[in-house]
Amino acid sequence: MTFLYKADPVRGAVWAERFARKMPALPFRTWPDVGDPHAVRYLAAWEPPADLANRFPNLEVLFSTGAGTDQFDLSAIPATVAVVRMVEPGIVGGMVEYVTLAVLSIHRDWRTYLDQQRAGHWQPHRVYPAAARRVGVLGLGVLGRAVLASLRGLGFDCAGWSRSPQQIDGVDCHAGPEGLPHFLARTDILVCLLPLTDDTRGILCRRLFDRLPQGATVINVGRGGHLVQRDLLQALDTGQVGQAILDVCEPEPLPRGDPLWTHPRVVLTPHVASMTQPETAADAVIDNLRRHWEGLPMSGLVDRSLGY
Ligand code: NDP
Ligand code: OXD
Repeated sequence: MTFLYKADPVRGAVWAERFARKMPALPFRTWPDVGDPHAVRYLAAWEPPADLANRFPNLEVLFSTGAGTDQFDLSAIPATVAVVRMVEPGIVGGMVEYVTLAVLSIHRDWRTYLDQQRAGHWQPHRVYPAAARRVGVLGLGVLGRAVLASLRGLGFDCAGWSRSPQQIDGVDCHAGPEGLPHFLARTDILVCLLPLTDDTRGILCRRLFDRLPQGATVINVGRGGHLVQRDLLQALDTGQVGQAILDVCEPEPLPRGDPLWTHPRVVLTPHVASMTQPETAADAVIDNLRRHWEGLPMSGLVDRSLGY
């Protein structure tokens, strides 16, 4: 029985050390040192090999090394293999920092002051309390909830939207397509923290932008596939969307010459909102393996019928 790791080898060395210390009975191998393919029961990967089913016929669990699993072709993974996304405190901490920074930068007019500085212009603007800003988070999963806890702590007026109805203290929760219009109408700063699925691809489109209050900000930290880029550019041109902060795009890297690179009201970061931390990720997978062996549900188990 082998655990195979196929991702960044430098981080893999940290995983190997953690496994050797905390789960010494389970042989840990790093790609391409696969050993006997029949012995591979557990695979941690961002991009699994294409011929997964034939290559590792006894595979039981495929762990994503990231929170998303949209990079997997679920139809090519045998139904007997459990697919598990990464739930670990390092990813959560990074996302909370990034979204809090992004929301605060909008709330406190950071771009305006940078522009004014370059123009040598000393001009204070009114400072509003956080409670005057209505933030809405699409996706109330592990990351959406953590982000909302941080924003609520700062006093923002918070709402959230999910597929199934959720309840979160101090957050105005909405669910399903019927809950979306009301959620959007009360959202000045929109944060996308949805998984990319057939249902959510292209959700950040003209129809959605038109339902936001004029001049709203869009922060996309989900996936580039959530955004219809030409609709965003149009909404920025008309002023329907005031600013956008984009950590993800499609494709990545964003091609040279793409208008988003130079748009004055777009802030672009290269998919760095959050990163899996190898120490805590290895510990989370070790915990999950123990749960699996005890017959308990693993944290982050993907429901294939929903795609997340
Ligand atoms: P979770 O699976 O924990 O949460 C997903 C949330 O989205 C749930 O609340 C779910 O609703 C909701 N949702 C899914 N489909 C729909 C739908 N059709 N309509 C409405 N709501 C829907 O995911 P995480 O919070 O762990 O991660 C979210 C995403 O963040 C990842 O999939 C990844 O794409 C992205 N990410 C980006 C990173 C970056 O660096 N930019 C880093 C890490 C993650 P319900 O509660 O009803 O199930
Ligand atoms: C992830 C990511 O899904 O980094 O973890 O985007």
